[in-house]
This record gives sequence, structure tokens and C-alpha cells, in this order.
Amino acid sequence: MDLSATLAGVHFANCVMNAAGALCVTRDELEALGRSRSGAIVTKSMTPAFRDGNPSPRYHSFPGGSINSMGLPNLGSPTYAVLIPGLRQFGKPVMASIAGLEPADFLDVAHVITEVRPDLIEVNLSCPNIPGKPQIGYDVEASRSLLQRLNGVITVPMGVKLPPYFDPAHHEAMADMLREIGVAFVSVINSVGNGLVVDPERECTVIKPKGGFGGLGGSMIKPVALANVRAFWKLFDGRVPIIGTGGIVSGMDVFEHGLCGASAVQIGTVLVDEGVGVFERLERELGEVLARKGYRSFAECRGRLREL
Ligand code: HRO
Repeated sequence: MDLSATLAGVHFANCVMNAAGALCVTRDELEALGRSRSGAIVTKSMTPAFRDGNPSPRYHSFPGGSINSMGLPNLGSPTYAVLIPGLRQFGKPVMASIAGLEPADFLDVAHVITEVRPDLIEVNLSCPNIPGKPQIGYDVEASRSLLQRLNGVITVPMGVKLPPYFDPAHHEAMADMLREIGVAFVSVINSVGNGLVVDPERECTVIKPKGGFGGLGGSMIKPVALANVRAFWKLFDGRVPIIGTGGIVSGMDVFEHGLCGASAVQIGTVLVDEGVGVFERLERELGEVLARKGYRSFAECRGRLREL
């Protein structure tokens, strides 16, 4: 079964890769992704300098999914610029995720990382966990201004990682702006920001930062993720490749993202829960689903969701 994907001219032997943030901060983690069946090596969102992130506990997994408030812990872009050339030995695309607390941070990181030419750059407009810093992706004009400036610096295919939107007017406004900018791909969705998980026995929050508020991931967010994949697929008429992220636990979930319009997918919570062996399981399960349904490739099912 052909589970490959081509996105912005970049070939992925396997359409399933890690989501930025999941097991991709350190050199060891990035190399483990390189050795795994992940279709790409996606880095943790990086800032101009090393960050410890928020105080622990800051990640909690439970039967319905996960909540996190990591706070952008990362090694800093100069260190990733040293690591990225070495990651090429694994023969798969390297995607650098870039972030910042201010627009100037994104530009600084973009300058440093463009130099080492990752295959793609994903601009993270949607970190929900920095106290006092709203998600840029919820402000169309701030996003436009930042992406215009990054367009002048980044010389590899540039995509955006967006937060979930819950209203068609918001999908439309964002899609109009992204069309004008000419992004190479759209990655949807980041975690559902500022959820609250409670431990009723201990009568407390399950994570420490921001009074227990954090980004939700895992199976409970799948319908929100699918809606965002589908909305952008329709608004772009299938012309801008979409990476679907959110709620993938099984090969069938990957298939659902494909039906809604995803060219490739990323996994977060399930990767943290199971480790890099999960890629093999998802590959096997997706291959079985596609074969049973008479498809010859993952690409063939893309966007084919029937509306009743
Ligand atoms: O580091 C984080 O707290 C984090 C980031 Cl940057 C992000 O984009 N999404 C998320 O759920 N956590």
C-alpha cells in the first residue's frame, strides 16, 4: 500500500509524522524519530534561546486525551541549527517548527534556521500556554503582518500551524489572509487551548501552570480537528496542502483525516503515550483500512468525504 505523501514539493515516504512538541525537543528524541517509521522529523517549536518552559507538573494524560502547559521548553534555535544538518542522515524530510514570544523572536529564529535549510518550516501561530501572550492565530491582522515579514526571510516552503477555529467566519478570514500570503501548507490543529482538567478525588487541577488551564489533545479533540481540516480543504479548493493533527489514535483516524482533506497527518498525545513504535502500528492499521476499502494509496482517499 502506498502511504506516501507529497506536500509543497517535498516527498514523505510515510504520511504519518510527529507533531511539533511530541518527543522532539532533544537530540536523542529527534534521532529516535529519525530511526523510527515517522514520515518526517518535526522539531519542537523553537525560540531564539534555550527555554526551560513552565513549572511541572505540566503534562497529564488521561483516558480521553491529554492536557499540557509545557511553555515552549526548547534548546534554542542556534542549537537546532547545529543539529538539523546531522538529521539529514535519516533520509527523510526535516521540518523546523518556529515560535516566539514576540514577532522579533520569530524573525530571529527564521534567519538562523533558514541558513541550514530544513525541508520545510512550520510557523507556530498557536501556542496556548504562555501567560499573558494570546495565540497569534486568533488575530488575523497580527498573523498577516508576521507572515509577511517571515516571507521576506524564509526561503524554504513555509506553512502555518493554526489553532482550532469554531466559527466559519473565522475560517474564512484566516483562509483569505493565508491565500494572499501564499503559504505552502496549513497544519491544523494545535491543541484546543485553555481547557481545564480536574482531579475530583484530590480536588485539584492536574497541571500546575496558569491555574491548571492548558492545551487539550488526544481522542476527545478529533471532531474539532476534522472540522478544521475540512473547512480549510473546502476554502482552499484542495489547492493548499493540509496536515491534519488532532485525535489520531488508530489507522482509521488517519483515514478520517484523509477523507476530510489531509495530505499527511501528525500525532502528539498517542506518540507520547506509546513512544515511536506507534508509527509502525498506525502504518499497518492504515494500510489495512485502505486495502479493505479498495484504495491503492492514502492520497487516493483525500477529500472524498461524502456530504449527506
Ligand atoms: O510548549 C507548549 O506549551 C505548547 C506549544 Cl508551543 C504548542 O504549540 N502547543 C501546545 O499544546 N503546547
